[in-house]
Amino acid sequence: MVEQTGKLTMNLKQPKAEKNKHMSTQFEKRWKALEKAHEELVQRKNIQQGIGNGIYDRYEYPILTAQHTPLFWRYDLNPLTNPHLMERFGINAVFNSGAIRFGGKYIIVGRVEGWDRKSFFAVAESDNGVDNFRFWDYPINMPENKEPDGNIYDMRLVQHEDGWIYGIFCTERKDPAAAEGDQSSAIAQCGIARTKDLKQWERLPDLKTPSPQQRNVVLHPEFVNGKYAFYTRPQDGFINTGKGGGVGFGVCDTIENAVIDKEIVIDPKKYHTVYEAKNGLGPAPIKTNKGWLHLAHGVRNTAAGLRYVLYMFMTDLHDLTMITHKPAGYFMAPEGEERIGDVSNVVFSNGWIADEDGKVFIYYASSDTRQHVATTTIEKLLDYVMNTPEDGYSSASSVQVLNGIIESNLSSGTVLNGHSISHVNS
Ligand code: M1P
Repeated sequence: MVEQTGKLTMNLKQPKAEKNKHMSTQFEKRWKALEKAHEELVQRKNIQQGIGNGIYDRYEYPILTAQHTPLFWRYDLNPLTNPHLMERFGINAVFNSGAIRFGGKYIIVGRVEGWDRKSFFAVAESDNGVDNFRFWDYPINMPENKEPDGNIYDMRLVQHEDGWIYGIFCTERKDPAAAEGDQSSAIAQCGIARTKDLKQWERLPDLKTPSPQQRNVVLHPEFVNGKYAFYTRPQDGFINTGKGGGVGFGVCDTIENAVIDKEIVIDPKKYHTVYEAKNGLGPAPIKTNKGWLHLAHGVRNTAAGLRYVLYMFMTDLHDLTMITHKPAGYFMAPEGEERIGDVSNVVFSNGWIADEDGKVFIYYASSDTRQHVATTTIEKLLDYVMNTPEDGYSSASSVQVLNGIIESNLSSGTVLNGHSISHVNS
């Protein structure tokens, strides 16, 4: 019997025949070892890392990995049909999760990817947002439209002021125009579903926009002049954005048949920046008294392939298309083990939670493999976004900014609270 908490309390079916006795003992031994390892992993306390950068704090352990998925998903637990207790439904990764505060819990809707490369969504919950995340018993059964999805991923969870919780995600289908032998070309579009309880989902028609493909689409949580507003990421191809790219913006009259006629790019990709190849919005923006805080990912090309980092910007409270502040460079880049995974050198985020007391939980994934959390506050994020220098788009301007900081530190006194600043006079 499986409890709603995801903990397993079951009586393993015993093979009756005497000859199966040995096998049964082996099975039970293996089961106990698996169960112990799993519980230790799920119940492990997370620890805030070091002194951090003052902007946010990382944590020692990922909050969700393939190993966190319930054993009763991965194993057939009947010794008669699975005498070696082998994994029957392997999970490859858990990453790129949407997040929301719901029913007093920190809720993650993870992108769970099986050994078969297909992604699906599954809910996990925690009491404190940084550890003890436990998956609900069943993954989300996402209803399909007339044109079935090949793969679905990267859900943004949005509590809209219309009262629904929306799941905005990428739906990918094989490109019907792909040349013979081309088994990679695909078409990405924005899938829309809504729910009140995160269990029953109503699927709505995919978003229609002027762009041939869409990924990283986000619903704005409030109506804009009575309309639904979306942040988009127009793209010509499946991987390359071509003439597209950048964070776009558009509105539609209804969500039941969402059509954006006019899409404008509010944050374009730009030469020699961390978002020179492409960029896309992460989670829905957080409203503050200074403006809307945005978290996005930026991609640039390197000799080692694409590098994904996170960056931030702020838009005007009333004109959502006007960027008022944008720090130079990245907010977060992959570090340590985060650098390595199925798609290395990637950090990606499509979920964050702002608590009423101002604490912010940033759910970011590394290298398309595992899910992490970083914590900060609205106050710190505003300070970061409003007071970090903007990009001057050249080496000379960067040096100028740095010189300004050095000069002001050294001239305003080599003494800070009674301590000398060590520096070489030259
Ligand atoms: O593999 C890195 C990321 O690639 C895609 O993001 P984008 O559309 O911006 O290139 C997505 O598939 C994302 O899931 C993935 O993490």
